[in-house]
Amino acid sequence: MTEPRHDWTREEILALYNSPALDLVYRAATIHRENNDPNEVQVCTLLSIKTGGCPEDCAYCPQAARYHTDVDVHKLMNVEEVVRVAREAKESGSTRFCMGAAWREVRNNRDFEKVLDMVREVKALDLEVCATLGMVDQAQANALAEAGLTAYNHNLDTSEEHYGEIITTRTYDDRLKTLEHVRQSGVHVCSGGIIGLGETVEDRIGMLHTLSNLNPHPDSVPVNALVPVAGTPLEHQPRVDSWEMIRMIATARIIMPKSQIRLSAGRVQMNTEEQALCFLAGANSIFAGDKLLTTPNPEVNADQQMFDKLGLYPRPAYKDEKQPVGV
Ligand code: SAM
Ligand code: DTB
Ligand code: SF4
Repeated sequence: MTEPRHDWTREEILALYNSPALDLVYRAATIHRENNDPNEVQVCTLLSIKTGGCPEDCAYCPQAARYHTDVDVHKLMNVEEVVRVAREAKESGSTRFCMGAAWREVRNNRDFEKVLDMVREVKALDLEVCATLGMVDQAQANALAEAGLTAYNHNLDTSEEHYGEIITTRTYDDRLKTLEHVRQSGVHVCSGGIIGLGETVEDRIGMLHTLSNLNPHPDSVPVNALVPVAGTPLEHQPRVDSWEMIRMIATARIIMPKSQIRLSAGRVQMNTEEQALCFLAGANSIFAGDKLLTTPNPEVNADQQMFDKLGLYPRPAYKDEKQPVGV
């Protein structure tokens, strides 16, 4: 088993991505088996704890206030409501609960205190707890760590070169700074991106290059296919072909062998065979439940049938932690 590398070049990554599909999947599957249990898949549930009305201009996002989409805008939920949904997620088989807020950044106010309470209470259910709240500074990341947060999601979304076409209200460097604050706090870093934004293959490689040159690699890497939403600038983008997802996942698996690679947004468009190829190529995490943040996702029953058919089993919560939860 070779140790993860942090010096992958763009040329090497491009050559992998463009190799014959079956060679690429075979190689990724081999590396996956050397580093992970290939039949174990992490099951995460997402909840939008604060929806819509966001000041940012992310071209893909239904929650940006400046686009006219039909999301139901909602202020920050109550702690009790969130805990109820988390308990249901646990009962339906999820081991990680991820809370998303349509914020540009975390502010040091009552809402942040409420989120810290949510983290503490969800953790007390023995679920892994993740949050995606926009940019955080070092003190905020430390406060989240102290409350018991397992992971923080903050995506690069695309390459540095393409970034300006997608978001103008903050910079690539801002994103990398947030990731560094999270890493310093000891909270696991979850960072990946979206394909189908109108980017080139070189942009995809650029994003994978930045992720794989982080040291350590992000603990988890979500690979999202754009969910085109009416009212957003990207509403007419063509659907991402499954082989593009498979190539992204396989390439990510080879260059970040120990990370959780998450087959994220876009599963509603994929059948069991297409998703099975993603798992073969190294995906080992999904979002479960019939809603992502605001858009549809496969039903829990459909995923249960897929797990049964493929003989997959869920990854236990806190598998790699040395101390049992609560000790
Ligand atoms: N506001 C915070 C932020 O931007 O970091 C957290 C929530 S934001 C919705 C989390 C991520 O969801 C984005 O970075 C993006 O990668 C993904 N996302 C949002 N809308 C999407 C869409 N229509 N299709 C696919 N992924 C999407
Ligand atoms: C990620 O990479 N994908 C998730 C999660 N991180 C927060 C979000 C996908 C959102 C898809 C659009 C929506 O449902 O609003
Ligand atoms: Fe706001 Fe996040 Fe959507 Fe961008 S992706 S508009 S920051 S909610």
